[in-house]
Amino acid sequence: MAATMTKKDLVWRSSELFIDIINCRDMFCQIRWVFLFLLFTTSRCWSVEGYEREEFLKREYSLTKPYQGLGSSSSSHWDLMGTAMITTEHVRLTPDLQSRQGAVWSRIPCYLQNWELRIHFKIHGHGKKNLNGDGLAVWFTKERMQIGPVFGNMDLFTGLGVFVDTYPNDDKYQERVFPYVSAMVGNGSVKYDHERDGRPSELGGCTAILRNPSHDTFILVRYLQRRLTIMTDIDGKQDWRDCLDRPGVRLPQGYFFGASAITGDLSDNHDLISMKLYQLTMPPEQEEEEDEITVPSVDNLVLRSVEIQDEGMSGVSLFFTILFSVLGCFLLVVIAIVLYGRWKENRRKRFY
Ligand SMILES: [Ca+2]
Repeated sequence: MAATMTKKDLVWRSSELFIDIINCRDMFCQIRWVFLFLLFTTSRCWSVEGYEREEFLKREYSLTKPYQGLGSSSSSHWDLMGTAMITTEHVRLTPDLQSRQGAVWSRIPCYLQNWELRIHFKIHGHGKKNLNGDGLAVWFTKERMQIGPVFGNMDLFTGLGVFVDTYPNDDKYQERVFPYVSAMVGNGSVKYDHERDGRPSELGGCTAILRNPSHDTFILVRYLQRRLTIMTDIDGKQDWRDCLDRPGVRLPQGYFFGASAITGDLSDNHDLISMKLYQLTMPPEQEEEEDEITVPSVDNLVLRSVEIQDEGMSGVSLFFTILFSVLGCFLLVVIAIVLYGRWKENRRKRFY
Protein backbone atom coordinates (compact mmCIF):
# COMPACT_ATOMS: atom_id res chain seq x y z
CA MET A 1 0.00 0.00 0.00
CA ALA A 2 1.70 3.10 -1.20
CA ALA A 3 1.52 6.12 1.06
CA THR A 4 -0.37 9.03 -0.48
CA MET A 5 1.82 12.00 -1.28
CA THR A 6 1.05 15.49 -0.17
CA LYS A 7 0.38 18.16 -2.84
CA LYS A 8 3.75 19.79 -2.11
CA ASP A 9 5.54 16.51 -2.81
CA LEU A 10 3.66 16.05 -6.08
CA VAL A 11 4.53 19.52 -7.38
CA TRP A 12 8.16 19.05 -6.47
CA ARG A 13 8.38 15.56 -8.01
CA SER A 14 6.62 16.75 -11.22
CA SER A 15 9.05 19.65 -11.73
CA GLU A 16 12.03 17.37 -11.03
CA LEU A 17 10.88 14.86 -13.67
CA PHE A 18 10.28 17.64 -16.20
CA ILE A 19 13.87 18.91 -15.77
CA ASP A 20 15.17 15.33 -16.21
CA ILE A 21 13.28 14.98 -19.54
CA ILE A 22 14.78 18.26 -20.87
CA ASN A 23 18.29 17.21 -19.86
CA CYS A 24 18.04 13.82 -21.56
CA ARG A 25 20.38 13.51 -24.56
CA ASP A 26 19.19 10.34 -26.36
CA MET A 27 15.70 9.43 -27.54
CA PHE A 28 15.48 6.23 -25.51
CA CYS A 29 16.10 8.18 -22.32
CA GLN A 30 13.44 10.76 -23.27
CA ILE A 31 10.84 8.07 -24.05
CA ARG A 32 11.57 6.44 -20.70
CA TRP A 33 11.11 9.72 -18.84
CA VAL A 34 7.91 10.59 -20.72
CA PHE A 35 6.53 7.17 -19.83
CA LEU A 36 7.47 7.64 -16.18
CA PHE A 37 6.02 11.16 -16.20
CA LEU A 38 2.68 9.90 -17.57
CA LEU A 39 2.61 7.08 -15.05
CA PHE A 40 3.36 9.50 -12.27
CA THR A 41 0.72 12.07 -13.25
CA THR A 42 -1.99 9.42 -13.70
CA SER A 43 -1.12 7.89 -10.33
CA ARG A 44 -1.44 11.39 -8.92
CA CYS A 45 -5.05 11.61 -10.14
CA TRP A 46 -5.73 8.25 -8.57
CA SER A 47 -4.09 8.96 -5.25
CA VAL A 48 -5.57 12.37 -4.48
CA GLU A 49 -9.24 11.21 -4.91
CA GLY A 50 -10.63 14.49 -3.67
CA TYR A 51 -9.05 14.28 -0.24
CA GLU A 52 -5.62 13.91 1.24
CA ARG A 53 -4.36 11.46 3.74
CA GLU A 54 -1.57 12.85 5.84
CA GLU A 55 1.54 10.82 5.34
CA PHE A 56 2.32 10.36 8.98
CA LEU A 57 0.07 8.39 11.24
CA LYS A 58 -1.32 9.95 14.37
CA ARG A 59 0.84 8.24 16.97
CA GLU A 60 -1.41 9.10 19.88
CA TYR A 61 -4.30 7.13 18.35
CA SER A 62 -2.20 4.35 16.80
CA LEU A 63 -1.08 1.03 18.17
CA THR A 64 2.14 -0.24 16.61
CA LYS A 65 5.12 -2.44 17.39
CA PRO A 66 7.04 -2.71 19.66
CA TYR A 67 4.10 -1.86 21.96
CA GLN A 68 6.46 -0.41 24.54
CA GLY A 69 4.88 0.31 27.89
CA LEU A 70 1.47 -0.64 26.50
CA GLY A 71 -1.08 -0.77 29.27
CA SER A 72 1.35 -0.56 32.15
CA SER A 73 3.15 2.78 31.90
CA SER A 74 1.46 6.09 32.58
CA SER A 75 2.85 7.44 29.29
CA SER A 76 1.12 4.69 27.29
CA HIS A 77 -1.76 5.75 25.07
CA TRP A 78 -3.53 2.41 25.39
CA ASP A 79 -5.02 0.22 28.12
CA LEU A 80 -5.32 -3.54 28.06
CA MET A 81 -8.11 -5.52 29.65
CA GLY A 82 -9.35 -9.09 30.08
CA THR A 83 -7.19 -11.75 28.46
CA ALA A 84 -5.35 -9.28 26.18
CA MET A 85 -1.59 -9.76 26.37
CA ILE A 86 1.42 -8.38 24.54
CA THR A 87 4.10 -10.36 22.72
CA THR A 88 6.84 -9.00 20.49
CA GLU A 89 4.73 -9.77 17.41
CA HIS A 90 1.20 -8.83 18.36
CA VAL A 91 -1.35 -7.97 21.00
CA ARG A 92 -3.28 -11.19 21.54
CA LEU A 93 -6.84 -10.25 22.48
CA THR A 94 -7.84 -13.85 23.14
CA PRO A 95 -5.93 -17.12 22.94
CA ASP A 96 -7.40 -20.17 21.18
CA LEU A 97 -9.18 -21.22 24.36
CA GLN A 98 -12.85 -21.26 25.43
CA SER A 99 -14.66 -18.38 27.14
CA ARG A 100 -12.05 -15.60 26.91
CA GLN A 101 -12.54 -11.87 26.39
CA GLY A 102 -9.88 -9.28 25.80
CA ALA A 103 -9.61 -5.70 24.59
CA VAL A 104 -7.34 -2.71 24.04
CA TRP A 105 -8.63 0.84 24.41
CA SER A 106 -7.14 4.18 23.49
CA ARG A 107 -6.82 6.50 26.45
CA ILE A 108 -7.14 9.66 24.37
CA PRO A 109 -10.46 10.80 22.94
CA CYS A 110 -10.23 11.52 19.21
CA TYR A 111 -11.32 14.95 18.00
CA LEU A 112 -10.33 14.52 14.33
CA GLN A 113 -13.17 15.30 11.95
CA ASN A 114 -12.09 12.95 9.14
CA TRP A 115 -9.94 9.90 9.67
CA GLU A 116 -8.86 6.54 8.35
CA LEU A 117 -8.05 3.58 10.57
CA ARG A 118 -6.05 0.64 9.19
CA ILE A 119 -6.20 -2.51 11.24
CA HIS A 120 -3.62 -5.25 10.70
CA PHE A 121 -4.80 -8.42 12.42
CA LYS A 122 -4.72 -12.18 12.33
CA ILE A 123 -7.43 -14.66 13.32
CA HIS A 124 -6.21 -18.24 13.51
CA GLY A 125 -6.79 -21.43 15.46
CA HIS A 126 -7.12 -25.20 15.48
CA GLY A 127 -10.89 -25.39 14.96
CA LYS A 128 -12.19 -26.49 11.58
CA LYS A 129 -14.35 -24.16 9.46
CA ASN A 130 -17.41 -22.96 11.41
CA LEU A 131 -16.06 -24.70 14.52
CA ASN A 132 -14.27 -21.59 15.64
CA GLY A 133 -15.39 -18.30 17.13
CA ASP A 134 -16.48 -15.75 17.82
CA GLY A 135 -14.56 -12.90 16.19
CA LEU A 136 -13.23 -9.45 16.89
CA ALA A 137 -14.54 -5.91 16.76
CA VAL A 138 -13.07 -2.46 16.24
CA TRP A 139 -14.70 0.42 18.08
CA PHE A 140 -15.08 4.18 18.01
CA THR A 141 -17.31 4.76 21.01
CA LYS A 142 -18.16 7.08 23.85
CA GLU A 143 -17.62 4.26 26.36
CA ARG A 144 -14.37 2.39 26.92
CA MET A 145 -13.05 -0.48 29.03
CA GLN A 146 -16.41 -2.23 29.50
CA ILE A 147 -16.26 -6.02 29.21
CA GLY A 148 -19.45 -7.44 27.71
CA PRO A 149 -21.13 -9.81 25.28
CA VAL A 150 -20.60 -7.91 22.01
CA PHE A 151 -17.29 -9.36 20.84
CA GLY A 152 -15.93 -8.70 24.32
CA ASN A 153 -17.38 -5.19 24.66
CA MET A 154 -20.54 -3.89 26.32
CA ASP A 155 -23.95 -4.03 24.63
CA LEU A 156 -26.00 -0.83 24.11
CA PHE A 157 -22.83 1.04 23.19
CA THR A 158 -22.75 4.58 21.80
CA GLY A 159 -20.81 4.99 18.56
CA LEU A 160 -19.45 2.77 15.82
CA GLY A 161 -18.70 -0.96 15.95
CA VAL A 162 -17.05 -2.84 13.08
CA PHE A 163 -17.34 -6.60 13.50
CA VAL A 164 -15.34 -9.48 12.09
CA ASP A 165 -17.80 -12.23 12.93
CA THR A 166 -16.24 -15.66 12.43
CA TYR A 167 -19.10 -17.87 13.64
CA PRO A 168 -22.61 -18.12 12.10
CA ASN A 169 -24.95 -18.18 15.10
CA ASP A 170 -28.06 -17.85 12.95
CA ASP A 171 -27.89 -20.98 10.82
CA LYS A 172 -31.22 -20.21 9.12
CA TYR A 173 -29.44 -17.81 6.77
CA GLN A 174 -27.08 -20.16 5.04
CA GLU A 175 -26.62 -17.89 2.05
CA ARG A 176 -24.30 -15.74 4.14
CA VAL A 177 -20.77 -17.09 4.18
CA PHE A 178 -18.67 -16.49 7.28
CA PRO A 179 -16.38 -14.86 8.40
CA TYR A 180 -18.52 -11.78 7.79
CA VAL A 181 -17.48 -8.15 8.25
CA SER A 182 -20.25 -5.72 9.19
CA ALA A 183 -20.76 -2.38 10.91
CA MET A 184 -23.32 -0.94 13.28
CA VAL A 185 -23.95 2.47 14.78
CA GLY A 186 -25.44 2.54 18.27
CA ASN A 187 -26.89 5.44 20.26
CA GLY A 188 -26.96 3.70 23.63
CA SER A 189 -30.33 2.02 23.10
CA VAL A 190 -29.70 -0.47 20.28
CA LYS A 191 -29.00 -4.07 21.24
CA TYR A 192 -26.59 -6.16 19.23
CA ASP A 193 -28.53 -9.34 18.43
CA HIS A 194 -25.85 -12.00 18.82
CA GLU A 195 -28.22 -14.86 17.96
CA ARG A 196 -28.84 -13.27 14.56
CA ASP A 197 -25.23 -12.22 14.01
CA GLY A 198 -26.26 -8.57 14.33
CA ARG A 199 -28.47 -8.56 11.21
CA PRO A 200 -31.28 -6.38 12.65
CA SER A 201 -28.93 -3.45 13.27
CA GLU A 202 -26.21 -3.77 10.65
CA LEU A 203 -25.48 -1.04 8.10
CA GLY A 204 -24.13 -3.57 5.62
CA GLY A 205 -21.14 -5.80 5.23
CA CYS A 206 -19.32 -8.45 3.25
CA THR A 207 -17.95 -11.96 3.42
CA ALA A 208 -14.23 -11.99 4.15
CA ILE A 209 -12.41 -15.31 4.12
CA LEU A 210 -9.60 -14.30 6.41
CA ARG A 211 -9.09 -17.06 8.94
CA ASN A 212 -5.82 -18.99 9.19
CA PRO A 213 -4.15 -16.89 6.47
CA SER A 214 -0.63 -17.45 5.16
CA HIS A 215 -0.40 -13.70 4.44
CA ASP A 216 -1.21 -10.46 6.25
CA THR A 217 -4.85 -9.40 6.61
CA PHE A 218 -6.12 -5.82 6.94
CA ILE A 219 -9.34 -3.88 7.34
CA LEU A 220 -9.69 -0.20 6.58
CA VAL A 221 -12.33 1.98 8.22
CA ARG A 222 -12.64 5.45 6.69
CA TYR A 223 -14.81 8.22 8.09
CA LEU A 224 -14.81 11.16 5.71
CA GLN A 225 -17.43 13.90 5.46
CA ARG A 226 -19.95 11.70 7.31
CA ARG A 227 -19.34 8.81 4.91
CA LEU A 228 -18.40 5.47 6.39
CA THR A 229 -16.33 3.22 4.12
CA ILE A 230 -14.98 -0.20 5.00
CA MET A 231 -12.54 -2.10 2.82
CA THR A 232 -10.66 -5.35 3.25
CA ASP A 233 -7.24 -6.50 2.11
CA ILE A 234 -7.26 -10.19 2.92
CA ASP A 235 -5.96 -11.96 -0.20
CA GLY A 236 -2.32 -11.04 0.21
CA LYS A 237 -2.48 -8.93 -2.98
CA GLN A 238 -2.09 -5.56 -1.26
CA ASP A 239 -5.30 -4.42 -2.83
CA TRP A 240 -8.28 -2.89 -1.04
CA ARG A 241 -11.63 -4.49 -1.81
CA ASP A 242 -14.91 -2.63 -1.16
CA CYS A 243 -16.99 -3.98 1.71
CA LEU A 244 -19.34 -1.24 2.90
CA ASP A 245 -19.99 2.34 1.84
CA ARG A 246 -22.63 4.33 3.68
CA PRO A 247 -23.17 8.08 3.52
CA GLY A 248 -24.98 10.04 6.21
CA VAL A 249 -23.27 8.47 9.20
CA ARG A 250 -22.98 11.03 11.99
CA LEU A 251 -20.44 10.27 14.68
CA PRO A 252 -19.63 12.75 17.44
CA GLN A 253 -16.05 13.72 18.15
CA GLY A 254 -14.27 12.88 21.38
CA TYR A 255 -14.90 9.13 21.23
CA PHE A 256 -12.34 6.37 21.89
CA PHE A 257 -10.82 3.84 19.52
CA GLY A 258 -10.63 0.27 20.75
CA ALA A 259 -10.55 -3.36 19.67
CA SER A 260 -11.94 -6.41 21.43
CA ALA A 261 -12.48 -10.13 20.87
CA ILE A 262 -14.37 -12.98 22.46
CA THR A 263 -14.40 -16.78 22.45
CA GLY A 264 -17.20 -19.02 23.73
CA ASP A 265 -17.56 -22.77 23.36
CA LEU A 266 -15.55 -22.32 20.19
CA SER A 267 -12.35 -20.33 20.03
CA ASP A 268 -9.56 -18.74 18.00
CA ASN A 269 -6.46 -16.65 18.55
CA HIS A 270 -7.47 -13.05 17.87
CA ASP A 271 -4.25 -11.14 17.28
CA LEU A 272 -3.95 -7.43 16.67
CA ILE A 273 -0.71 -6.48 14.96
CA SER A 274 -1.38 -2.77 14.50
CA MET A 275 -4.03 -0.07 14.38
CA LYS A 276 -2.83 2.94 12.44
CA LEU A 277 -4.84 6.14 12.40
CA TYR A 278 -4.39 8.76 9.68
CA GLN A 279 -5.96 12.18 9.55
CA LEU A 280 -7.80 12.99 6.32
CA THR A 281 -8.08 16.53 5.09
CA MET A 282 -10.37 17.97 2.45
CA PRO A 283 -9.47 20.90 0.19
CA PRO A 284 -10.76 24.06 1.96
CA GLU A 285 -13.37 24.68 -0.77
CA GLN A 286 -14.88 21.22 -0.18
CA GLU A 287 -14.79 21.38 3.58
CA GLU A 288 -18.39 21.24 4.76
CA GLU A 289 -19.56 23.27 7.71
CA GLU A 290 -20.63 20.74 10.24
CA ASP A 291 -23.11 21.23 13.05
CA GLU A 292 -21.90 19.71 16.25
CA ILE A 293 -23.04 16.11 16.50
CA THR A 294 -23.88 15.02 20.02
CA VAL A 295 -25.56 11.64 19.44
CA PRO A 296 -24.57 9.09 16.78
CA SER A 297 -27.11 8.67 14.01
CA VAL A 298 -27.47 7.43 10.45
CA ASP A 299 -29.52 9.37 7.90
CA ASN A 300 -32.79 7.64 6.92
CA LEU A 301 -32.39 5.00 9.60
CA VAL A 302 -34.09 4.81 12.98
CA LEU A 303 -31.58 3.50 15.50
CA ARG A 304 -33.54 1.23 17.81
CA SER A 305 -33.60 -2.44 18.72
CA VAL A 306 -35.56 -4.41 16.16
CA GLU A 307 -37.24 -7.66 17.12
CA ILE A 308 -37.48 -9.83 14.05
CA GLN A 309 -40.44 -12.15 14.46
CA ASP A 310 -40.00 -15.73 13.39
CA GLU A 311 -41.58 -16.12 10.05
CA GLY A 312 -45.05 -17.21 11.21
CA MET A 313 -47.93 -18.42 9.09
CA SER A 314 -49.29 -16.08 6.51
CA GLY A 315 -53.04 -15.28 6.49
CA VAL A 316 -53.74 -17.74 3.66
CA SER A 317 -51.91 -20.67 5.27
CA LEU A 318 -53.62 -19.92 8.59
CA PHE A 319 -57.06 -19.98 6.86
CA PHE A 320 -56.38 -23.37 5.24
CA THR A 321 -55.00 -24.81 8.49
CA ILE A 322 -58.23 -23.86 10.32
CA LEU A 323 -60.39 -25.07 7.42
CA PHE A 324 -58.73 -28.49 7.25
CA SER A 325 -58.80 -28.80 11.06
CA VAL A 326 -62.58 -28.16 11.09
CA LEU A 327 -63.14 -30.58 8.18
CA GLY A 328 -60.99 -33.21 9.93
CA CYS A 329 -63.01 -32.87 13.14
CA PHE A 330 -66.28 -33.07 11.18
CA LEU A 331 -65.10 -36.25 9.43
CA LEU A 332 -64.12 -37.84 12.76
CA VAL A 333 -67.57 -37.05 14.20
CA VAL A 334 -69.28 -38.59 11.11
CA ILE A 335 -67.14 -41.75 11.38
CA ALA A 336 -67.91 -41.98 15.10
CA ILE A 337 -71.67 -41.64 14.46
CA VAL A 338 -71.59 -44.32 11.71
CA LEU A 339 -69.61 -46.76 13.89
CA TYR A 340 -71.92 -46.13 16.84
CA GLY A 341 -74.94 -46.78 14.62
CA ARG A 342 -73.49 -50.08 13.41
CA TRP A 343 -72.57 -51.14 16.94
CA LYS A 344 -76.11 -50.38 18.08
CA GLU A 345 -77.57 -52.31 15.11
CA ASN A 346 -75.40 -55.39 15.87
CA ARG A 347 -76.38 -55.25 19.51
CA ARG A 348 -80.09 -55.07 18.62
CA LYS A 349 -79.74 -58.12 16.27
CA ARG A 350 -78.10 -60.14 19.07
CA PHE A 351 -81.13 -59.57 21.36
CA TYR A 352 -83.65 -60.82 18.83
CA1 LIG B 1 -21.71 -14.67 15.10
